[in-house]
Amino acid sequence: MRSLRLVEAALASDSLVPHYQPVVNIRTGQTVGVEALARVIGAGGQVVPAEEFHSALQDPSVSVRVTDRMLGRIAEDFRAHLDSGGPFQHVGINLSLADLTNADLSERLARTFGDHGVPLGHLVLEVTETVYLDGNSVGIAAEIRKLRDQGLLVALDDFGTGYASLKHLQSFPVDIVKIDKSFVRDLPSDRSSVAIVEGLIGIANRMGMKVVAEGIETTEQADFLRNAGCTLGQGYLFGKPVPANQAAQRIVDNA
Ligand code: G
Ligand code: G
Ligand code: NA
Ligand code: MN
Repeated sequence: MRSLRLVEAALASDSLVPHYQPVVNIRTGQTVGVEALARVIGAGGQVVPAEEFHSALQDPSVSVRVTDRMLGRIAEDFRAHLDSGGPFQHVGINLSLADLTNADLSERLARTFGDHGVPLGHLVLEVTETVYLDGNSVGIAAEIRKLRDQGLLVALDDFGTGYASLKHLQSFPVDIVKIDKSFVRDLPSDRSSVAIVEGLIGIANRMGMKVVAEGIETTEQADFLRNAGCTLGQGYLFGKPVPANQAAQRIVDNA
């Protein structure tokens, strides 16, 4: 309830904005993309803790409006990024079940990105396994195929945390697998995390999918993942989510 009011107010005052976290090639250190994460900016300019509004994203009508707002800002920010000769090529957005069952999604994507002259090939749709589990999975798979035909990429998010994860790799169109941070956290000392992560990387690589390891916080974790055949990573070691202007700054600093 509190969370709903917070998001409603943030949408009304235009203070719900994307922050961006880098996705890095862990072999070269180069930033290859960013993930957009919704943030509410408080009256004093401070970032409201994300937990305070996440439950509102479960509400279908709120979620669809948040996605609309996010898409508009992302398209705008990415246009500016391309205009400044920005080096990375991809931006990810998190979608909920409500977004994927909204009949307008593909038109909204095409229109919003088209308006800013940003080709849809730059967009990654991040979808969690629970979206497939909670919805009509056949209908969702068909919707995702339709979206992919428009040229964008699909990432299976928080991979490994859902029921029947491996079945999803087989049944759904997926370009990128994002290994959940709960498996990365205890690398390299925890034997079961090691076995699971090595297995997931091997399966994804052999199926021709890209793998992003999430939640990398230490150089030991990054070293382990590199040796295990993972090329892409995300986490506080490389960068926290930051506003668009700082995302560009940081990346220029790195170049
Ligand atoms: O940084 P973090 O606490 O924001 O994100 C927590 C959760 O909120 C993650 O599971 C993330 O996928 C989700 N989330 C962040 N931004 C968005 C958004 O714009 N839309 C949706 N549907 N979920 C989001
Ligand atoms: O969309 P997804 O559920 O994957 O959301 C990613 C979440 O993980 C966001 O809340 C983001 O802020 C958070 N996050 C990103 N990098 C790290 C990290 O290195 N460590 C931890 N603990 N959380 C992270
Ligand atoms: Na995500
Ligand atoms: Mn994730």
